[in-house]
Amino acid sequence: MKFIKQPSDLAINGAKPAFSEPLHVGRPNIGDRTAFTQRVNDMLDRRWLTNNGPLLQELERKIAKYLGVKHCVAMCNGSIALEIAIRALGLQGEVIVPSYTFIATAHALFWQGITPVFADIDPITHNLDPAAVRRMITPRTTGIIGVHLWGRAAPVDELQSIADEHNLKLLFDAAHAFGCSSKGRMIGSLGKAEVLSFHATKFFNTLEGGALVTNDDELANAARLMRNFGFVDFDKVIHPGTNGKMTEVCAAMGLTNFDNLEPVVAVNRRNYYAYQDALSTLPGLDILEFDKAEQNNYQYVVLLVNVDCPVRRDAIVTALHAENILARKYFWPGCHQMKPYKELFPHAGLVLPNTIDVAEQVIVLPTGTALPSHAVDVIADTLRVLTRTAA
Ligand code: T4K
Repeated sequence: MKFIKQPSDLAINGAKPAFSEPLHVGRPNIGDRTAFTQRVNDMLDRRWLTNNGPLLQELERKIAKYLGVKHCVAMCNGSIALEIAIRALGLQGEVIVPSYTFIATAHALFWQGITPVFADIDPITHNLDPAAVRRMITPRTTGIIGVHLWGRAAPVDELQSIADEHNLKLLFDAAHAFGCSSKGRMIGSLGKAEVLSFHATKFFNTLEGGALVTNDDELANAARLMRNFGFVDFDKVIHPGTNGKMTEVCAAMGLTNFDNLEPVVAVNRRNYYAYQDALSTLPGLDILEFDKAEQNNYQYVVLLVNVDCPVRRDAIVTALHAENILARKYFWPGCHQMKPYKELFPHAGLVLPNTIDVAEQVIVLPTGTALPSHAVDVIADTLRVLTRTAA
């Protein structure tokens, strides 16, 4: 273990990096390998590799039960699940979304000829600000997509009231929020539907994968049809559709990781509090809080670099990267600054002051079961030396 006690110990000043291998944000958590390979071998024996196989059905049942929701329609990834949800809900015209989210939220709309209209966030919660949502409603608005950013619930009740008042459909992008709750209720059955991501980098992964979860029978049926080209039988298509199916290998990984959910959350929680303890005295640095009364997956450790910090956010990221700590500036610079949205709305920033501010403050730190045991201390030491030197 390398000790970082003074400026000359930092890799930006010519010292050896603290880690010989990169520490990634999003290193996958992997459950019991024997159980996984057993499931894959059984799958090979069955010669049933995809198309609503038994592993997929078992995974869907388990997830629906865990979330207390009627339907789980698993898909090949969260982006396709979002696209299918958007189509199944009949969204068109304009849909209000945060700009402060992963680009997939906006792309899922734009890819289908729908205009994502960016509303500002609350600077404390990082989630949509209901007042800002109201300001962005036009006669062309058909829906709102709330994102439960970092796994913390969006303002569900307020968004529902706006949706009801203006006859809009409310969908939640719950890509970060599997295993999280909102006012004591598991995220998964809010709004008309919610969409989960089980990408390799999520605390629970199916290699690639995602799901639409809902209590709405009609919507779930439509989504099931859409993910399999609209087929109901051999030679019979009754719905427009695409290929959104989750393979059996992915479902095998999902079932294996589902059995390992609690230990992974326990490691994430331990890392989260270790970061909080280690960084609490550093000037201008705060770890984003989670409500202890809610269930959280702690998959994102979000470091906020505020105005009192003597070092700028980007300089910190550069120094961390030099140590092979590949911290991320999620979700900088905001979707509105990314092509094609920048071209579509060149002045969007004028109504997104909080988005711009928050996107300049955030650093996401590595966590998960692959994080070496001493990593939090080394990262904290790096930040301590950086802030002390600059003060
Ligand atoms: N909505 C929201 C709010 C989302 O955050 C996301 C995805 C979606 C929708 C769409 O869901 P999916 O269609 O992805 O299911 C990553 C993930 O790829 C993405 O799933 C996630 N959000 C986003 C927040 O993070 P990138 O481009 O920043 O990182 P990526 O995938 O290159 O992975 C990060 C690092 O993790 C890599 O540099 C190396 C490491 N890694 C990655 C993989 C895949 C590994 O060590 N092993 C691996 O297998 O997007």
